[in-house]
Amino acid sequence: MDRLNQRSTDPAVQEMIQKAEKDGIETVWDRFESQEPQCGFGNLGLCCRHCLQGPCRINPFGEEPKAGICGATADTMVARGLDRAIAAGTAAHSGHAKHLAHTLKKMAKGEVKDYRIKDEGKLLGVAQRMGIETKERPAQEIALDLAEAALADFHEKDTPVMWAATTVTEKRVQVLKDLDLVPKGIDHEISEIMHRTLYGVDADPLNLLMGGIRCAVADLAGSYMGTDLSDILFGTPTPVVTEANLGTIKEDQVNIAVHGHNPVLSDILVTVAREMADEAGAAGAKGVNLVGICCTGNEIMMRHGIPSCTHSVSSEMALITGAVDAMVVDYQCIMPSLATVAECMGTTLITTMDICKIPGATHLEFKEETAAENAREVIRIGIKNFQRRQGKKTSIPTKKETVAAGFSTEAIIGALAKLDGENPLKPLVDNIVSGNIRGVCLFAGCNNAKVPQDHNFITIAKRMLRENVLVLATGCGAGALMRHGFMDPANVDQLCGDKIKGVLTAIGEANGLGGPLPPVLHMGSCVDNSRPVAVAVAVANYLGVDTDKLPVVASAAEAVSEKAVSIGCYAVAAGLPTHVGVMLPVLGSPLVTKVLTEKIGDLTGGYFIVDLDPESAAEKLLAAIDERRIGLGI
Ligand code: MSK
Repeated sequence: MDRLNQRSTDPAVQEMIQKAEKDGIETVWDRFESQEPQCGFGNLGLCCRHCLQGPCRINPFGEEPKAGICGATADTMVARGLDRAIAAGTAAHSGHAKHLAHTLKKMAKGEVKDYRIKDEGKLLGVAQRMGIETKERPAQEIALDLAEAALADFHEKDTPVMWAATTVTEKRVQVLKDLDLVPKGIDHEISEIMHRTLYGVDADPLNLLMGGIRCAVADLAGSYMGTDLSDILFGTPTPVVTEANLGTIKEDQVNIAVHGHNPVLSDILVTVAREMADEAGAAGAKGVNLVGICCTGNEIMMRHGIPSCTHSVSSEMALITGAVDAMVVDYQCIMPSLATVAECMGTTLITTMDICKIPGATHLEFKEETAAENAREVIRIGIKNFQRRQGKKTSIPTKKETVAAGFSTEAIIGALAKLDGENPLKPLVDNIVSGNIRGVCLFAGCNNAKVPQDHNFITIAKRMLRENVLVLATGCGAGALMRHGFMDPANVDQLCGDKIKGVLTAIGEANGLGGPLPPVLHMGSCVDNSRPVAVAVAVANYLGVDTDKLPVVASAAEAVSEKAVSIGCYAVAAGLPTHVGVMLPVLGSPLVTKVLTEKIGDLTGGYFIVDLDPESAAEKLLAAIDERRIGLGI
């Protein structure tokens, strides 16, 4: 594989990599190469900096040093490191959800004017699930109770975390209870991980791992809460057709790239950008072109059909086009290098959150109380930069793909209801039983500079689709697949096996689409991994089994973030075989590795498959699907 293909398989990204090289702009891949060879101790999880006597490291070949200065063994060190990654991932997803809960609360109390309840049906449904009285009560009052219930889930209380206990099957609740894996409070679990991984506290690798898995269940709760509250405030996604890749950036418009995660900022920008078309016109632009990056891009794509220009590891490439007039970010997955690239390209990186400031960026504090006003300021910066850009050469790749997105749980159930209004899950289950749907595979997680961008995702997804597996995607996994045409219904013939093609066509036609659903169903952002969980739980309940019996698997084929680690762990806690396509820093402990890839299966039914080769990973995922089918007797 040549150097360019080694970096990315996306032709638009490749074009920008070449431009960056020509212009002498350093990118993520240059920095990755300058880090090589990477630290072998770190790769294996065999280094520890949890106290000031360290750093300590352990020789993976069984020679000295065999323990840290305090006596922590490789097993302890690896389990502690993994726990801290899970806690960080949980803190991020649930911090995002907490932010939304505060927004909902302010909205319900009438303290913010730019937010409202967009999906009252969802509000009622979620409130009822939380045991909140809904009859004959104004929506604002219910919303206030719900926001308070959400905030209560963060601290330790007498009841378990409600967004965990009410969102999985009853059988799973029992499994989690029996294993002491029911979280008591989301923040409580994060804080307990920090305590038990402190110098001189928990040294038992198994005890540490179980604590980590409990924290990961809290991550599921935080993510689920994030999805629920976003849908209430911004609307539950319905199918929408749009586009993806760098070709969505427009030479003659004010291009504002929105990057990060929380729709609290990006959703307001969608409304304000439309309102400011005239102001952009007065500056000589044909309009304001909002384009998404990463998960906040997914949020506004799912709800408003806003195109995504790129994802994750290639975020710098959007700036290298020279046509992005402002990049506005909230938090998570924002490389600090973006500020440098923005400066090189004469544009502005705008940070908006007090917990995410970047040297070299312009900070414009975003407050819910002044949301629309803040959004207007952002767009005005873009308009000014657009004027400065005139006469300068831009390099926008032409590549873009059609994307059919918006497949929330509700949208999928709604589409199935067109086949059986009384019992929408029946057609889905019947097709699984008949083998028209061999199983379900969810792709989630990021792009990693260690993997040629998108290569693992597209290799495994191609195989799954040929083998009649129903493919779902979220996060930058969805991003990878959309940029390669996997969400264009026109590509069903080319990508799908006959049986799954028949299913996608039958659903598409019953819904008046005049053709099939896309090969891969886009279910949203990282927090929206809750959506496939909701579908799996509904199917499990329909069949009267637990989620660990379903022919459902997950793959974070190019994982980066600690959020991907916590998501993987809650998928395992929910009973799913879960593939990770990059090295997890656990291989330095044969014990921890064995627990995560085998033994945990005896407890939760789920387990990790760590395989860096996408072809053999696909084989293993298919084998796991088939094993589940045999277990169900189908
Ligand atoms: S944005 S966590 S790079 S999926 Fe959710 Fe993408 Fe991974 Fe961030």
